[in-house]
Amino acid sequence: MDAQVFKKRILSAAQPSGNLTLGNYLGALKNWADLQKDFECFYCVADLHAITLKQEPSLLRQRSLQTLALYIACGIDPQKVTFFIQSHVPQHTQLSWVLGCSTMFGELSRMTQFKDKSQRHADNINVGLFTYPVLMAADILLYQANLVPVGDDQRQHIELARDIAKRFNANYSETFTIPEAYILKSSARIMSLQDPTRKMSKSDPNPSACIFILDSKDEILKKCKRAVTDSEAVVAADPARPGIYNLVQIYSALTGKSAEEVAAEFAGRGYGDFKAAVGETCADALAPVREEYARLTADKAYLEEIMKNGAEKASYIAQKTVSKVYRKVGFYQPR
Ligand code: ATP
Ligand code: LTN
Repeated sequence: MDAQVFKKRILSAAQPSGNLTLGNYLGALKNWADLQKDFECFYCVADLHAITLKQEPSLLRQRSLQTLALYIACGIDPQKVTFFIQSHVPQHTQLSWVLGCSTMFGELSRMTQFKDKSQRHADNINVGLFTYPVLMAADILLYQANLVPVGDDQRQHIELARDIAKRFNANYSETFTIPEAYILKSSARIMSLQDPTRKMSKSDPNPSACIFILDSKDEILKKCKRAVTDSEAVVAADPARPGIYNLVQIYSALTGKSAEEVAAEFAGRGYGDFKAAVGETCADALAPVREEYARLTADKAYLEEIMKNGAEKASYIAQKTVSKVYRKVGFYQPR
C-alpha cells in the first residue's frame, strides 16, 4: 500500500509583497524544506493577500515568480510538494466568501496584524486588509490541512481559522479538518536590525532593517555590523536587551547551537567580533540559496511549468472542498 496516503497534510504561504528576508527564511522556508520528507505539502504564493497593501502591478508579477523560485532555491523539491500561485486557484476566493459569513466583525477587529497594518497604512485601510484572515482560513481549510508551519506572528490567524472551521462544522456537520499551527521556537520571530522591538518584515521601508535572502555577502556583513544593540558589550541571551538577543537568536537558529552556547562562545569578546560572526554565518547559509536562485530564474519556462502543474493539482483538491461546502450551505446544484 502507498505510504503517501497516511501522510499528514501541510499548507503554508508567503506573500510576494517584497523581497524575502532572513525572517521568512528562518521562520518559514527553511522549515518548509525540512517538512517535505514527512508530510504532504502545499506551498502557496499568496498574491491575493499581497494586494491588501498597495503593489506596483509589474513588480507584483515579477515577485510572484521570484518567490516561487526562492521556495525551490531554499531546498523545497517540486517533485515532492505542490507549489502554486494563490490567484491561479479560484476556489480560494469562492470559499472565502462563505467563510466570511461565518466570521464575526468583532473577531476580525481583534486581529493584531490588522491593527498594526492599518496604523502603518492609514491612507489605505481597505476591506481586504480587514478580511485578510478569512481568506487565509480558506487557504488552509480548502486543503483540509492538518498543520500550518508559520512564524509566531501568524499564530492568531491560525487560531481564527480553527474557530471558523469548528463553527462551520458545528452548524453544517463535519466538513473541515481542524488545523494546527506548527511554530518552531528557535526561529519563531526574527526582529528588525534597526528596531529590534518590531519583527523583521519584507515590507519595511528601511532596507537596513532586513537581511534579504538575496543580499550579497558584503551587504549582509554591513547590515549586521550596523545592527542596533546596546552599550553593555556582553553577548547574552537576555530578552530585556532586544538587539543583542535578536542577534543571538539568529546565530543560534543558523548554527543549531543553544543561546547559552552562543553566549559562552563569545564570552569576553566585544560586539564587533560577534556581529562579524553573525554576518559571516548568515552569508554562508544564504550563499547556496542565492546561487540556486540565479540558476532557476534563468529558466522561466521551467518555473511556469511548475506553477501550472501545481495549480491544476491544488485546484482539483480545492474543488472537492468547495463542492461539499456549497452543497452543505444550501446552494442549488442542478444534476
Ligand atoms: P509583510 O511584511 O509583507 O507583512 P512578512 O515579511 O511578514 O510580510 P509573509 O509573507 O507575510 O512575510 O510571511 C511568510 C512567512 O514568513 C510566514 O510564515 C511568517 O510567519 C514568516 N515570517 C515573516 N517574518 C518573520 C520573522 N521576522 N520571523 C520569523 N518568521 C517570519
Ligand atoms: N498571512 C500569512 C501568509 C499566508 C499564509 C496563508 C500562511 C497567507 N495564507 C495560509 C499560512 C497559511 C503571512 O502574512 N505570513
